[in-house]
Amino acid sequence: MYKRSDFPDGFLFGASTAAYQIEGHSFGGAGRTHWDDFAATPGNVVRAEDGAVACDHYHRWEEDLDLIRDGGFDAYRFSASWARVLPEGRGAVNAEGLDFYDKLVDGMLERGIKPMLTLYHWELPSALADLGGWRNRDVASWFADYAEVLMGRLGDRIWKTATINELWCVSFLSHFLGIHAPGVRDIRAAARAMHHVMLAHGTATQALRAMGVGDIGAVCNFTYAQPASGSPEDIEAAATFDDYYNNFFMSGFFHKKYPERIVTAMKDHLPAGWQDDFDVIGTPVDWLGVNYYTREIIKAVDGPWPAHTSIEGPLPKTQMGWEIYPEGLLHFLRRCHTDYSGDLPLYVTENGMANPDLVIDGKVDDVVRIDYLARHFDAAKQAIAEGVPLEGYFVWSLMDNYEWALGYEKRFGLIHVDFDTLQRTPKASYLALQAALAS
Ligand code: IFM
Repeated sequence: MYKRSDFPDGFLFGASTAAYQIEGHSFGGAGRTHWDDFAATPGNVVRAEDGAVACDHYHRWEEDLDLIRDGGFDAYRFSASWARVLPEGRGAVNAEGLDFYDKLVDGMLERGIKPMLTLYHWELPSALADLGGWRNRDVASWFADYAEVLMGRLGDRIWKTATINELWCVSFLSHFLGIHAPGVRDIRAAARAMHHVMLAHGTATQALRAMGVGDIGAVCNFTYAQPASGSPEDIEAAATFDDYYNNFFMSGFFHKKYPERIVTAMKDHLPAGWQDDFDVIGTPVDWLGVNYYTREIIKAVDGPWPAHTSIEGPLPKTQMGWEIYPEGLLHFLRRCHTDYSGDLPLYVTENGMANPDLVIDGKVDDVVRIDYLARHFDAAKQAIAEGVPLEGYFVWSLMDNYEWALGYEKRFGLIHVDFDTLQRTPKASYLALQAALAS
């Protein structure tokens, strides 16, 4: 079993959540978001579930912060909802929304928990989606303006700030694959969203720096690309996946260019003048967050770009159907350090698994999650032993929550949530971490 003393002194442990997934977006004067619209459209989300109530964290935040403190976590990675702060995305501020985040941050500090804030974790205000959302270049300045409003209130107490969670999901998953809001399947929309999300990250980073906010990071998700065979076609298909999924964003931030394969495939769709934006996109950050869950087995197929499909792999899988592959975490920690972020501090900002957890006699016996975390912690320890400057690890997620297009069925939490009564029940994995962090 893992223990805190297996990691270097000062190594931090935390848990992660996101606003729309836990807060209850119908409360407190929050504006409509594109996730409310997406979920209200038949066929997009399992059972058409949305984040209207979610975990009711908006009213139960004190109990949730107590659970973070009692678990022995050093830090809490949470996000703010743009539409809770600015219901129309721009203009009038929802004072109640800012007050909510203000007291939430104070609540963390009172409990000795370091607040790590994500500015955007996917709930774009509907009013901005009406204007083209991530397809509109103006989203970069809208986002920077929102960041200034929020950090004008919280900036003096936030430990670390991340701009945008998982830029691949915001752009490619949502505008090419159509799996997340706004559910678009269009290569031109995807290319524009991919570039604008990078520009928004850099524009907000510069705006926050100008107002004196420090310790700003980027957070990306990584999936290991395993060729289905040794054929040149499958190897090339996996390299394409690796480039549009993993390297596009890292290369933009740290090398001020996009991978050649992606430029070749998307050059007709990228917005005019994209080559001139890299000084903004590549604005130096202070740390890098790595979100890692799984690998995909990539097989070439005939057809339009990217001309591949994912096939089922042989390894044990989580409730999401994702193979458990801790070697991929070690791979990306090494790669970020050597190819991209150099000596910048790295954090695992998300890692965890969904499991069909049940409460039986008041307990949730999720041994499979304990084992999953132990194997990924081993990968993190190996990276540290090799000299990767990994400084902390955040488990996704603190509690079961709204898993986007998959609704409330996929349980990622260390804490079980009964979505009828909203009762919280710490799982065995929470208790194991609590014991490890106290050791
Ligand atoms: O629930 C999501 C989270 O919002 C972003 N990263 C992946 C998690 C699991 O799918």
